[in-house]
Amino acid sequence: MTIIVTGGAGFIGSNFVYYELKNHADDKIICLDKLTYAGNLETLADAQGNKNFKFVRGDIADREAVYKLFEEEKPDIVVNFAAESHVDRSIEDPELFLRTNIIGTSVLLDACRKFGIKRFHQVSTDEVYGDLPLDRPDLFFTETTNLHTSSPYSASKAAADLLVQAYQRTYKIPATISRCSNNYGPYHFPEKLIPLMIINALHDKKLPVYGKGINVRDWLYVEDHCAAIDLIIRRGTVGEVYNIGGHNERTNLDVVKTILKILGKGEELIEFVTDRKGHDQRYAIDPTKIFNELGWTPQTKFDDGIKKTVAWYLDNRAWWEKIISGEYKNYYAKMYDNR
Ligand code: NAD
Ligand code: TDX
Repeated sequence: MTIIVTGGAGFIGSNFVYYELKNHADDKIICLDKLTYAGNLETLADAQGNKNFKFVRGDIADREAVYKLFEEEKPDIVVNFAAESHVDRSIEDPELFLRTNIIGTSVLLDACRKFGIKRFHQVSTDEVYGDLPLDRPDLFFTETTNLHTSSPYSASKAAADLLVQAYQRTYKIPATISRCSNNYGPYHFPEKLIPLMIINALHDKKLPVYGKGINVRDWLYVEDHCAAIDLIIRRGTVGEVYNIGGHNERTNLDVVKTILKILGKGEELIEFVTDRKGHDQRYAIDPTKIFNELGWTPQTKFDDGIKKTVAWYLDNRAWWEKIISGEYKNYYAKMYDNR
């Protein structure tokens, strides 16, 4: 089979490329990625020598380029990871999120219509459900929870989900959608909570916790997410949405303290800063459907996964040092200096 993985030079997409090459040696994997600030060819260095892997630089919103790729490669499956993915950036500048996340998805769907496809899989997020209150630990997101978004990022992802469902119903595109909770693990871009805190702590720099640090996220080790998507594209039912998460809820402050403990650093590094606008309080996934239908359960416990992740950042300094010494420096100064 030929699988196009869009956004495969980013965090989860690259982990998925490696997962597929390892677990399905007969499949051909084509990574389509624009290489925005979040895409990094060095992340894919270990895949480049594999005869079943090909990298194509391109924008999912570029209709001509996407159609050309479909015509040449005749993919059986498309897995769409490509997105602008950072909530804080979407609050600063929403427009690019609409172009990539909505228009880009619609171009891919049009290509599926035009050239045919066995499966289109949309990698969505639990953020499309909005948030849950902190004082109701009994509540979880299920696949039937209403879409109710808070940030331009989550609104763009929800719009893309609705387009996928519209194309599935109207044009019979064989599509599936997965909505996952927060991922962590290797190749996570340093702007996101866990890598940002690891890297700052290693430099004895302040750890900027938004608000009081009481917001809750439901953390999943990235390989478990990849395993779930792999099951969905091969055995999931067309037209269905699958929630992915492993009941690993932690407050942001807990996560930051855990990282400090693993690194042997003191809590005096923590600095409470101005809260994110519209900050979602709690995400929590009910994964019953994917467990019942596909037998998926997460394999990595948070306490093990976070240790593995910290070890990866210690062992792969060259990967992130290059990132934080470049354009990212300006981003950091803009977002955090005098916050
Ligand atoms: P990321 O920002 O690390 O990577 C995104 C990748 O997409 C980059 O390689 C970038 O170059 C590429 N890209 C951006 N715009 C593009 C365009 N127009 N055309 C082609 N490529 C483009 O993101 P991530 O954290 O790996 O997230 C991947 C997907 O998973 C996203 O769709 C995101 O919404 C979803 N998701 C992420 C999480 C999470 O915790 N990170 C959780 C649930 C869902
Ligand atoms: O410096 C920080 N300080 C801080 O307190 C940063 C970057 C974040 N935070 C808080 C905000 C959130 O409550 O940590 C939490 C996690 O923040 P992010 O890493 O930005 O992730 P989140 O906003 O939860 O969104 C993530 O999960 C869902 C991904 O970035 C999305 O792409 C995915 O859809």
